[in-house]
Amino acid sequence: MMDPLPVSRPKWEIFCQVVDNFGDIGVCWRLARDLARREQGAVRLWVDDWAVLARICPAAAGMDPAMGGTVDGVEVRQWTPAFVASVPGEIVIEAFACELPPTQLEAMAAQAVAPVWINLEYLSAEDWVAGCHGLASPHPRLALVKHFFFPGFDANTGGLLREPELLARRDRFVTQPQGRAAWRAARGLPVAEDDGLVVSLFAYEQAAVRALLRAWEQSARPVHVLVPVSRILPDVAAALDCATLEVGARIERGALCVHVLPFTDQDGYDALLWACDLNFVRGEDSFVRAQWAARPFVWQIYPQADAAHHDKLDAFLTRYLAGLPPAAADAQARFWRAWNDCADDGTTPAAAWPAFADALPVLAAHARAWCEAQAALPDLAFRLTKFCSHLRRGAG
Ligand code: TRH
Repeated sequence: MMDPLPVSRPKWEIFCQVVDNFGDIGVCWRLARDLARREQGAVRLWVDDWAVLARICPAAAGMDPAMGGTVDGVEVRQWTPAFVASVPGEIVIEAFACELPPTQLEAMAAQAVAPVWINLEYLSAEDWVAGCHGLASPHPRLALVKHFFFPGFDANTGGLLREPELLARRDRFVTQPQGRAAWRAARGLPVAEDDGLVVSLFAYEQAAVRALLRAWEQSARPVHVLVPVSRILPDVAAALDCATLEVGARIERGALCVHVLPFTDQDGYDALLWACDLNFVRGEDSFVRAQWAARPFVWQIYPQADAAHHDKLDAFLTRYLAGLPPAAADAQARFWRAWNDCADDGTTPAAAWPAFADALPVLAAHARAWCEAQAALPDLAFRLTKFCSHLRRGAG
């Protein structure tokens, strides 16, 4: 059990608020664990919504949120409105422009050497990102300077979260009999890829899934759809004329078989992505993990009120599809836009599916090449550590 108030000074201190879904906690929990594993100094993570943390990090469910605890080397703490600042970290990260508590800022400014203060931004493939990555913003009143750190897909940005051992773990899972083959066999799924398509489906609400499921039902080869408990599940249930779908349900309709899976921890979710032939992902963290899975995927971008997400979607498509034969590039772009309800000509996912399905072998090779190219770049935790060391040397 820990003290109600932290007393030691961590190297890294991350503040995270849940805006909606898991996303922000998903990214922050992954970053915190990555930093802790690299033994780059103590890591403390503050999250405002303990219940959301507990879904992604089941060990938190057994803790008293008022006391916090340590999981995977990360000190987890609940950030409540009654937050009282203690000793601030040497590096303080506010995730996604969440506002740091005023007492935290005062405590930071009172240090003999001000902590490095980072705003970790959302991931985007847009070109402006490189120009904003690393920019400084002095606090209007206190002797503190915030720096913007943008994840991204090229050398001029903050990169992507990728734990050092991730791809080796994935490769072992895919090649060893007790990995992918056993995972699929245990769930009654075809082990050989030729015997059917295995799809994971993690998504927000999506009315268009009804017609897509119907297309899969009528497809020439079996399609197994693995749906972890998530916001799309009620739409899947309605499409299958089921009042609800519980974990463990297995519903067959023609060539289609829908399996409902539990929501697992993040490592379990990686295994799901590695086990499937095609992954539907959403938001930010699952979107990146699908890229490390090196398999074809479909991204449902988090919708923004002013449709700004359409530009983000197109920016990623432009980067991702570069170099692909036009037919495969067009098939992916059309299917992704349809899935995000932004096809110029109103094409639906069901209508775009046949061409996308035909392109899957080409897209599979492309997904591997994209993953390799991204993996050749330094990862986010490495770049962040370097960026912060540079700032600290400047401050010291
Ligand atoms: O929760 P999301 O929709 O997140 C989004 C984005 O971050 C978006 O940019 C942000 O603005 C918005 O939230 C508020 O999707 P994301 O980012 O994929 O996060 C889901 C997390 O859930 C991810 O870390 C993977 C994890 N997960 C599991 O751990 N187990 C599971 O079984 C499943 C399905 C997911």
